[in-house]
Amino acid sequence: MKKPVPPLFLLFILFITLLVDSIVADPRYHRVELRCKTTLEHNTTIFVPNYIATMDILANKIRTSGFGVANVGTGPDGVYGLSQCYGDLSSLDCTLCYSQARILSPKCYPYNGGSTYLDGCFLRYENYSFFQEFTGPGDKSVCGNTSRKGPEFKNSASKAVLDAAAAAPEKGGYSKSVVRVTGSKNESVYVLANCWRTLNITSCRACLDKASASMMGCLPLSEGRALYTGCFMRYSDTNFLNEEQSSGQSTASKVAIVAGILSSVAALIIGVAIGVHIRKQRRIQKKRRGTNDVVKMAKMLHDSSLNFKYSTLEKATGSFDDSNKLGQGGFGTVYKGVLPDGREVAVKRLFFNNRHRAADFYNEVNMISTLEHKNLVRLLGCSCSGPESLLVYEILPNTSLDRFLFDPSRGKALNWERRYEIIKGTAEGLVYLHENPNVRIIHRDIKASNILLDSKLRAKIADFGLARSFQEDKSHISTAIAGTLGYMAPEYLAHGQLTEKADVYSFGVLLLEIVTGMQNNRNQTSEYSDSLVAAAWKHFQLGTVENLLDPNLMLHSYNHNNSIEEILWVVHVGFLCIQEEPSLRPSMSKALQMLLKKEEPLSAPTNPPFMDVRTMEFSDTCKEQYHLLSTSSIATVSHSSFNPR
Ligand SMILES: *[C@@H]1O[C@H](CO)[C@@H](O)[C@H](O)[C@H]1NC(C)=O
Ligand SMILES: *[C@@H]1O[C@H](CO)[C@@H](O)[C@H](O)[C@H]1NC(C)=O
Ligand SMILES: *[C@@H]1O[C@H](CO)[C@@H](O)[C@H](O)[C@H]1NC(C)=O
Ligand SMILES: *[C@@H]1O[C@H](CO)[C@@H](O)[C@H](O)[C@H]1NC(C)=O
Ligand SMILES: *[C@@H]1O[C@H](CO)[C@@H](O)[C@H](O)[C@H]1NC(C)=O
Ligand SMILES: *[C@@H]1O[C@H](CO)[C@@H](O)[C@H](O)[C@H]1NC(C)=O
Ligand SMILES: *[C@@H]1O[C@H](CO)[C@@H](O)[C@H](O)[C@H]1NC(C)=O
Ligand SMILES: CC(=O)N[C@H]1CO[C@H](CO)[C@@H](O)[C@@H]1O
Repeated sequence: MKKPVPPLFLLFILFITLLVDSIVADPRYHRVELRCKTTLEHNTTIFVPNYIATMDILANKIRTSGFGVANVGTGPDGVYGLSQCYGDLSSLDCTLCYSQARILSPKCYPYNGGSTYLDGCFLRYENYSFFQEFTGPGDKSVCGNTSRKGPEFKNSASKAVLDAAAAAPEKGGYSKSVVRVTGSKNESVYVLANCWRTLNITSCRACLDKASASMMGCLPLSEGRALYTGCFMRYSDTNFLNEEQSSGQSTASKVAIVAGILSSVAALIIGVAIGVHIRKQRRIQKKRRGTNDVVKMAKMLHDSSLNFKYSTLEKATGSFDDSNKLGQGGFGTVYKGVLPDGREVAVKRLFFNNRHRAADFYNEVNMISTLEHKNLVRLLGCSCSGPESLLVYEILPNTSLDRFLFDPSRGKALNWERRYEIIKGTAEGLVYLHENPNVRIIHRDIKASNILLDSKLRAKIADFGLARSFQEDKSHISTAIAGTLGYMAPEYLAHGQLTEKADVYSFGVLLLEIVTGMQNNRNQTSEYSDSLVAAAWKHFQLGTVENLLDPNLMLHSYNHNNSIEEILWVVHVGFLCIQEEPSLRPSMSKALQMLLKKEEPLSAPTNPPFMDVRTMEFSDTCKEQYHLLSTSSIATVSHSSFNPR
């Protein structure tokens, strides 16, 4: 087999990039509107689990059929949900759109109902069965902030809107129409109309009639949307409609096939084939954006050893086979993969595709991959331009700390000496992230499941830097870092105020967990005052912390007193890190120093957040923060953890 010479190889990558970009449809998960009810949920303890369960059922149904209704629970805190993707979305795009809706929807909490309108899908939940409703008080149109058009556009657009609205009820609720603007060579109007599948033809028609009439009020603006109780409509002068037959899966295999064929053909023929394809693809591409970006990116990818081909990673993981799944993290699902050279890696398939800003994403990956420290998981590279964004990490044989810590039998593998090493290692890793001269990184999601263990059970911090790269997209952030309930610093939760001290707080919680083998707020539905932090604080003040220690620490009699002393010291440092007031918490390097130098006396910690010191009860202002805590627990897509197979 002949290896293509460098310029051809560059073209080859460019070709693949263009091909992938133009086949994969626009997932259209831009938020249009979030509409929340104004009545509060009744009882958090009942409502939250019902809500989460409903969203999970919808997720499964959406994946298989692009539509779903669900109901969990009865009475005032029962939850009814409906979600639907519009007719032109592929199943992959639909899943992405639903994920996005699911992240936005909890922002309505603690109100007991909300509708999320995105450009590609819809999600609504209520405490009653609303499935037959097709009009409601919030119904309205939203006009695009775009250019004004002439009378010809207005006429053609009206026709297209009426056509689509008339056709949809008979066609299963979905239709699109494209009408050429009269007197124009190249301009058209694109319209989509979609009713929820729970409506019968009469209701669907009634909804679309109202929606189309209202949306035409936007004319002659170039863009308008109708957000109705039972339907969604949109018109635009740009083509936002997807080709219905395309899907992520077929794209992936197309790329694989193309790659396979091309690499086995002689270099000259490749050159010709590429030339032809590029010209063709470029014409398609130019409409959407300049080719500059693509060329730049192709060059970067070509130059870099960080780049993995999508097809390589797809093959390495057996097409992301479930049997290779290691776990689910805040940012995506993790698979075990074996590269062609035999190297084992962990491949993280991100929930969100960064295709639209692949160059930026690549730069982030490049930056993160320069961070090297014995207590950080190595990022080996990415597939930044394929149909999905993938990250490649070193794989760690002993999974994550939580799998040991909170398991009574596996916990025995971690005696106190090992745990102390893990604590020190984690602290060193955090110091490196916080004080790195080139780029300062706040992890934001320090928790036991993000501390991975190598073959000698040494700590390696996972998932750092990612939150930073998602920063541009605020909505993604809320998924990704909506860290786990119980680990998040109060000032970050309540006000989004983010400094290194947020990591210090999480580290403090982690110390308590490591020492007790108990999970803070394990029971997400229980009151905050039942938390490990509260219990440990009570014991700390009474001088009875020993009662809480994990039996798996296996304290040996010969050094029992020394170990106990060391453990109490660590707990003390933990409480200094958990203090409510961020400025009182030590920096990570100070905390590390405290852990190492056990002779210098420690100051007395002030109380952890949310607790009235005298009564150990919630104070009133804290109720509000508790609601925020609960919200973040809903927003968490799942616990980040590596499951053993
Ligand atoms: C909420 O429901 C739980 C479980 O039924 C119950 O124990 C608790 O008292 C209720 N809380 C309120 C405030 O009604
Ligand atoms: C839904 O919640 C509202 C407000 O809390 C309540 O008035 C209503 O009775 C609830 N609906 C059902 C079906 O329980
Ligand atoms: C359609 O559904 C609406 C609302 O449930 C109902 O009132 C109406 O009778 C139904 N029409 C037909 C023809 O089934
Ligand atoms: C449209 O957007 C621009 C910039 O975002 C803003 O300045 C302008 O006021 C907007 N116009 C309307 C009609 O909303
Ligand atoms: C349509 O053609 C006109 C002139 O022929 C050009 O100015 C305009 O940019 C074109 N519009 C689109 C959407 O291609
Ligand atoms: C969570 O708390 C509820 C009520 O306090 C209890 O019924 C449930 O078993 C707990 N779940 C776990 C996992 O501890
Ligand atoms: C450990 O401390 C206890 C109480 O301070 C003391 O009675 C005991 O002798 C000590 N044990 C060892 C092995 O030093
Ligand atoms: C406790 C535990 O599972 N230890 C394992 C860590 O990984 C090494 C290398 O794979 C194994 O040999 C240990 O048994």
